[in-house]
Amino acid sequence: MEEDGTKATELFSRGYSFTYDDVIFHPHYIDFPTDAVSLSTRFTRNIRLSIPCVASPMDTVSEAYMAASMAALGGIAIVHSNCTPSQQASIIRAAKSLRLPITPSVSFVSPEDALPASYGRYVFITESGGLPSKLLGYISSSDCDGLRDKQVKLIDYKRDCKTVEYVPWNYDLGKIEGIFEEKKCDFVALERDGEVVNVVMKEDVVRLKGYPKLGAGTVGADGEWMVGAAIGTRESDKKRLEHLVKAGANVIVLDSSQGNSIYQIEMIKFIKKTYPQLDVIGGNVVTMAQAHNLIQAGVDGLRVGMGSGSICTTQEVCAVGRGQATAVYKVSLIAAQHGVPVIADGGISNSGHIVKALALGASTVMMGSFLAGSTEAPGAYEYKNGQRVKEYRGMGSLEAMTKGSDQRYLGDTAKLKIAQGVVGAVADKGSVLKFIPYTMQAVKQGFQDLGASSLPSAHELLKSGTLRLEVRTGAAQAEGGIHGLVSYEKKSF
Ligand code: NAD
Ligand code: CPR
Repeated sequence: MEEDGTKATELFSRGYSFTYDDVIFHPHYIDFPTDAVSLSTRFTRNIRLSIPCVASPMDTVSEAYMAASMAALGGIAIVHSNCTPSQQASIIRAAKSLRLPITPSVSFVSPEDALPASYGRYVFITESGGLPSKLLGYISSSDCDGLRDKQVKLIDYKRDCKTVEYVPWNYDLGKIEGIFEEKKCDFVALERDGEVVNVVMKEDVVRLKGYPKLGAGTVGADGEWMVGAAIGTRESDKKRLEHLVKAGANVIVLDSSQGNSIYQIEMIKFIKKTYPQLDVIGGNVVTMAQAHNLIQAGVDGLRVGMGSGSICTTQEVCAVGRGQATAVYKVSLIAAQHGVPVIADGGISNSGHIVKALALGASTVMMGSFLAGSTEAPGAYEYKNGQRVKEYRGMGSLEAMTKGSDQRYLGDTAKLKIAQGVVGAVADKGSVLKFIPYTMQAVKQGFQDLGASSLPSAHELLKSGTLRLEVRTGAAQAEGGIHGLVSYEKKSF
């Protein structure tokens, strides 16, 4: 038979920088059902995940609720470092205490706070104004409505906590349902070491039960959720690391746009020497030479992507980067030779991009905008042009730098801040506990079409040249999207 399509090795050596949308895979041969596809994968040399999904270390993506939910789904989140080391450590502890990955539907304030602009069925007053903390009292939404226009301190109107049902933090769904049944209460407070770690309403339990059934979660040797943490490569990050290790961080990401630096290489060596059991992910890299240096320094995983993020202006500002499909393919080639898993970071906006990233050699995908705007993402929903949205911002946007990371951008002598990203908003997507399982089902369908029943099988098919690709022309890309309709509604599940 005549040759049809192009082998990856040929396609990616033509001197072009391809993005996911530029390329398309040819379907191959199906001899197994969709459900036989396994998406289980390696995140680092020593950490396995049951789904190939990682939440970005960004302050509008990965805090405690995202970390617990991603781990419960079988993925992982990397807690951002745009806060003090002790705040980052307490986010990690909080995530590990959320055995039931429920994002509370109630609101929390401190004793000093006034009534929030919007609130759930109850407003809880805690010592810190959040969780985990000591519970001081609570007010129902109807009581709150009566206090709306008054300048009052909620603490003066609180109901006391004698009526609250406290249950251990590690109670499962069945036991919590039993408490609701027995005590006829509206909510329970989950407690660990004298602090409340979550407040679960009866309807939260109903909501959780309505989501697709959770598979194998990502649990560490301590029996708690695995949680990753980002750090930088400054001297002060060594102290931060100490806090994070004490809090139980399971993996460290050296969070940089250009990882091939003396700073990162020295930090990798320091971590491997000081904490030999702790896996370290280096990056970001987009070339084989960059990857080679970090592999030699001892990384356990490589994060790939420069300028591909949805909020990113790096290629525009600094004239460096690479199309994400090319970057993932090229770095995966060298990483595979050394048994180092690749994380395809940024540029994921649909399940097809995930299929492409994984088939091109990545072992996981890291997502920011895809997970932002979800129930589990930090921040409150607001309305923009009639649409319910949450803020999503680059970690090198002026706003994020002003909050905490400016030290990294200012350098020691430079005084001028240059942003490499923007602040935006993304639409309310609902819970990751719902849309990630559906997304994974779509990825499995893509794998089935490729004739790959697992990630190693896809990597093997690519390497052997059995999997073929082509570049899509502009017209082919337009044809591959919805076109020619006067109107439509796009619903994926
Ligand atoms: P960074 O901390 O790696 O670099 C900031 C500056 O500090 C650089 O000039 C770097 O060379 C310098 N630096 C780092 N360690 C140093 C040391 N020990 N001594 C002296 N100087 C040192 O951070 P970044 O690359 O600006 O990225 C910041 C955040 O923005 C991260 O969250 C990153 O993921 C994100 N970002 C990502 C991309 C991307 O394309 N993936 C692009 C821009 C920003
Ligand atoms: P999306 O998933 O939104 O496309 O991209 C998320 C990725 O963008 C992050 O994991 C990170 O690597 C990158 N990123 C974060 N802040 C950034 C700024 Cl300010 N500039 C460029 N890239 C950024």
